Amino acid sequence: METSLTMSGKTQYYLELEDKYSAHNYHPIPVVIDRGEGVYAWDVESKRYYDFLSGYSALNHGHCHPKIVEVFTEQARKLTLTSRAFHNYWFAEYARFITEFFSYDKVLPMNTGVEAVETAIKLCRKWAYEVKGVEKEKATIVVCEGNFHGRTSTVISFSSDADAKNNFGPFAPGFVSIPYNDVDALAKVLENKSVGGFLVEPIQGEAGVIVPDEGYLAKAKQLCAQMNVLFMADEIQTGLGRTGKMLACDHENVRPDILILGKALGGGMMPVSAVLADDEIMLTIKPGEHGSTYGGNPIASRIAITALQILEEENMTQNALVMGELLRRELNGIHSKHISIVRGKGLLNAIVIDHPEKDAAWKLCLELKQNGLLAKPTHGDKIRFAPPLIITEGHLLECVAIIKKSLSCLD
Ligand code: IF1
Repeated sequence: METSLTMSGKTQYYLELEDKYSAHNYHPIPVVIDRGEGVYAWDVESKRYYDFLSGYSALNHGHCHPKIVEVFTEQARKLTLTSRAFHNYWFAEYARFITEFFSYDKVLPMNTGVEAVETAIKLCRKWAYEVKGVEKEKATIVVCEGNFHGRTSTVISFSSDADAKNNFGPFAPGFVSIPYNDVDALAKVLENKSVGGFLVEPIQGEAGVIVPDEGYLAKAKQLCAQMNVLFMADEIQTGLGRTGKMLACDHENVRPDILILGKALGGGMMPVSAVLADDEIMLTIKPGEHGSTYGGNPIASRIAITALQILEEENMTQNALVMGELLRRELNGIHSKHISIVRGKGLLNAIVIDHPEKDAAWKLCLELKQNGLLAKPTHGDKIRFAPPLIITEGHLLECVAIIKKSLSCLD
């Protein structure tokens, strides 16, 4: 829609429109994006930015990847939705492709990440009662403090973040929280015979990119196997090349009993999520016991196949590994007194700002925006740096220069 506003007024116009007509459930960086291509985004004033958030890791392939746009538009002209009341052949092809890709017997297709997490919870409970033999209504699932697994009422029930759960009660029972990165705490809680599963992020994203000790995931999986408990990896943010391996669990050769995927599985184009498991778990859900309107639709199926194929064809995972090491080395090399920690794996990174002003991270993100880089603080003093996995060394060094220049706003 054309407006008579001057170029400079366009951003303000859209900020005010959104403020007036949409819920205030976010506090975005004040930029209005008009177009995206690869690692770049342009705002309504035609200013170009590097995207260092990648849609919270949904844009691993970059904005508007041509091959994903191609299958999206082609399929959109032919068949977009059958629902699961009927079959569509792209879902059948996708089910075979993704289960062979990750070596699992079966896939259950959903849409958003949290729907896949909810699906994993339901599968875990079903398996606990019908296979493990846990007493009815007594199954518990172990989760970690600092977790983020989505925003449905069940999932926030086991959040440890007050903002995510305040006044959203009453909360769902059946979850036990332990410290993250603490195998002794896990071993102790697994002595409880009613535990059906352990739900964990291989790296805690929202908590500020918390990387657990080397060996934590492997030890946790081993403990779960010993105690006949399902190891459920939420790889919605860490999966699909983001940490420099196809799955973050691959860094420790851990095979989850239930693998949860989302975000970049949809190529940054539409919500596509998936739960993968072997038959003993997956076939506990019988026809009519779980589903969703759009789950397994032909567009999602084609996009997910293409998203996985081009991750490999374009070597994005290896690029994430190498570019991530370069990014952390360069950020540490700035030796800024305002950066207390640089941490991450692959291209899932965060810096922790050390500054007397409590909104220093926000102030830095506004300066980064001015200088052509988009990022956003998480939990106050941390800024996530997670560019698309297609970023080149040249792009990256330019971004480091922008970050270095912007840090002076905190002096
Ligand atoms: C927001 C960040 C948060 C996730 C993991 C499940 C989901 C997410 C590990 C749910 C979603 C998004 C949601 C978005 C902010 C962003 C996020 F870490 F990625 F930055 F919140 F922690 N598991 N993460 O990260 O997937 O239902 O959103 O598709 O809600 O503010 P979803």
